[in-house]
Amino acid sequence: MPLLIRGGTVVNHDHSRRADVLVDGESIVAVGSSISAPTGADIIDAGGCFVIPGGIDPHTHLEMPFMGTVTADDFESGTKAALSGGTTMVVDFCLPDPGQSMLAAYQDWRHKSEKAAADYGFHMAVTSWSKQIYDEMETVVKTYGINTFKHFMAYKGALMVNDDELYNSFARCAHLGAMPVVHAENGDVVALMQEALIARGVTGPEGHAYSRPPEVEGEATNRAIMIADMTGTPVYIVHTSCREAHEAIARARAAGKRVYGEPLIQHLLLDAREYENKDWDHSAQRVMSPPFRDKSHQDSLWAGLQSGSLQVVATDHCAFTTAQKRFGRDDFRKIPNGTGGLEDRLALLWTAGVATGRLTKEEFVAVTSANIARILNIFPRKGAVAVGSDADLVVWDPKATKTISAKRQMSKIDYNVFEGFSCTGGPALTLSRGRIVWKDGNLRAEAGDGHYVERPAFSPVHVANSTWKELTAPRAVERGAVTP
Ligand code: DUC
Ligand code: ZN
Ligand code: ZN
Ligand code: ZN
Repeated sequence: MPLLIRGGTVVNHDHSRRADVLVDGESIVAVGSSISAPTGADIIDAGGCFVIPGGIDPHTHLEMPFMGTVTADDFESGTKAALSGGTTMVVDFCLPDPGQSMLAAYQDWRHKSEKAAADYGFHMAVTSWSKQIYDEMETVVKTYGINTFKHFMAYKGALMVNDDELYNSFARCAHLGAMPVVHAENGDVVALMQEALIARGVTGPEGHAYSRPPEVEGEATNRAIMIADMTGTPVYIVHTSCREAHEAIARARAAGKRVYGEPLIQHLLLDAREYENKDWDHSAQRVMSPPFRDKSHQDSLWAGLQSGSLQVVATDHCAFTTAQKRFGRDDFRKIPNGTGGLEDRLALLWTAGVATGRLTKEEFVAVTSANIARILNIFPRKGAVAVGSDADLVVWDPKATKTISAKRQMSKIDYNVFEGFSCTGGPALTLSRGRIVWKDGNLRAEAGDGHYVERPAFSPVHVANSTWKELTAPRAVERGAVTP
């Protein structure tokens, strides 16, 4: 049955206007003023509300084995949390076990994600370099519809890749029309600082933050950008948390490089004082990498979102229960790294961004949905309120209020790092591919309702970065031919 959303203000990343939205099946079939309702259409009154594209969270870790345990939210609880906050798609990190092939890891992730309630896609992690990985990357891009490969510059001895591995993998990405995604922290320096702290008897969660100062992130961000540029690939830096990293990204963009930066809602709103809490659980619950920063860094991140030098707000949703966090009771290095946020990202960003005047509502749509869809090559199927786009829509009520509490959340963990935050603005109704999945505070989506979204390779034009254009011909040929 067709569905007409009437009387709202449609907000896209580039403009807003009063318009009705007609949905038929899974798609938007009309956007315009005073659309007359087809016979039998359901009518939704959006008066006083904004009609925005469903949020996309490009950074989640659902049911992921990590640091000796497994993240607590799986594809069912994670995507239900997403939907109840107005996020209609997540992009999760497929992480091969040590020695596991990418192809087997992909099958594992497809299996785990069968119970997703919202649409989802994957990034694929590259955690070492070999002929097998070189070959498998082609299948990942061409057959599985994954155009992004994740690299960890931290987690030495586990997931970390070195500069030669980064160069080879980035070059392979450039050749395949894929884009590297990078966790940028200098893992060698982190490991040294961790050891030094432990040797001095610093074993609590504050040691986690001391061992990962902003310089560690700024250096690695700069290095990732330079290596990407040498191979002629764009690069996407995840969880940009500090001024040093933002400045490296802004500098690269000003030089014409396609570099993207992704602050998390956590870093925008929470700061390093969280680790001074006398309650060990409180501090450990907030251990993530990169850690929360001194408050002064937040202004830089907000400025980046305002100016466009940072493009995305994500969550890195990587939720562990308090019991799991206690694995690191005697040694901060064993506290599983990660925090949640999937459920609250939109309402928190609206409250701290739009309601305060830091962001326009169009910028809000850009950083929570449209920019992400464009960067990940699924626009305008996702990320737009436009004819032909998937009907992933949120009727956003700017007057809705909510106080965040773990007691009322969909996420399976027993706390919320935003406990007690009051939000203004929230989803009144959410559609996922044309189905009502959230209405009047009730979730109507079921496990299995989500679809896997393939993301095609980028066009060759996308990989023409500034430095690469200046490279000599032999060097340019070499670029795509790094065979292990
Ligand atoms: N950081 C986290 O806090 N958790 C998951 C992985 C990461 O890089
Ligand atoms: Zn299966
Ligand atoms: Zn990371
Ligand atoms: Zn992550």
